[in-house]
Amino acid sequence: MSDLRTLGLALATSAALAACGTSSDAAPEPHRVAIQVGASGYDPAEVEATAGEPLTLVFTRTTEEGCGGTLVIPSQNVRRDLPLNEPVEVTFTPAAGRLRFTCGMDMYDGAIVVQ
Ligand SMILES: [Cu+2]
Repeated sequence: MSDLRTLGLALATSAALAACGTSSDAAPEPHRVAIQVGASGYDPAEVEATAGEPLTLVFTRTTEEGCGGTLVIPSQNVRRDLPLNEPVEVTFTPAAGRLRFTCGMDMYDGAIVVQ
């Protein structure tokens, strides 16, 4: 009887953990930073991160002006389209350094400062 109760509790617990998308065994949730892409570039244009910890950047392009429609993060081999007003997530685990991100023509200037 007590075994059944324990099993029930374990199932309920794992269901609760699954519901919120985490479990004690999983890697920590990535650090999330939202970045707006406007007519003159990125806001914020500089993001801080910790070396070896997963990082999720959430880019949202908010204007048809300018050339923010393509996102490039050369060090991560990332090249993504940014549809207007649609958040686009990019997750990676950075090494220490200063990682640039820019538009498709290398004009906008953004950086991830990783320590
Ligand atoms: Cu450009």
